[in-house]
Amino acid sequence: MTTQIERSLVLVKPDGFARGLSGEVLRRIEAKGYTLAALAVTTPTREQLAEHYAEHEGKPFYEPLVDFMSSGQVTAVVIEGHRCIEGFRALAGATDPTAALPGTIRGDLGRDWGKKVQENIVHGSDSPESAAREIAIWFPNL
Ligand code: DAT
Ligand code: MG
Repeated sequence: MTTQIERSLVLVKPDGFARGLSGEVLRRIEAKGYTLAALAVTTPTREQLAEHYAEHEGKPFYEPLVDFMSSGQVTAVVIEGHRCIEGFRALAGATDPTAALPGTIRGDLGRDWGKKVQENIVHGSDSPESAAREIAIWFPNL
């Protein structure tokens, strides 16, 4: 019996997109061996982001997070491969880009800009349930 191939939702956030880092993020995903199942460039709506970040509603960084994420274009990607949810989180590194280890996307490419929300280049789903929920938000036809 084979297990179903896992999928994860990755976003190159507006900071990463504006700096032209979509290609670098995709390069790392492909170099790791995961495959791309869907890809789109889009400017997120506040409604989409309220759904996507529902778990964070009410936290001090929630409004700044929605402001930041709706401030420009993002590259939205569905990646595929066994354990790619855990694997991409490892590639991304810690949430705080100052603490994220060198070698990770956030550690190599991100830094603290002294804002109310951490701008950290990428999002990656944190569980199979989150991945299914998030993929439906960003790729309703997939
Ligand atoms: P992650 O993106 O690592 O899954 P998260 O889901 O806890 O982190 O938070 C979503 C985003 O919100 C995160 O990428 C950056 C920002 N953020 C999280 N915690 C924060 C904090 N304490 N202060 C400022 N921004 C924060
Ligand atoms: Mg998260």
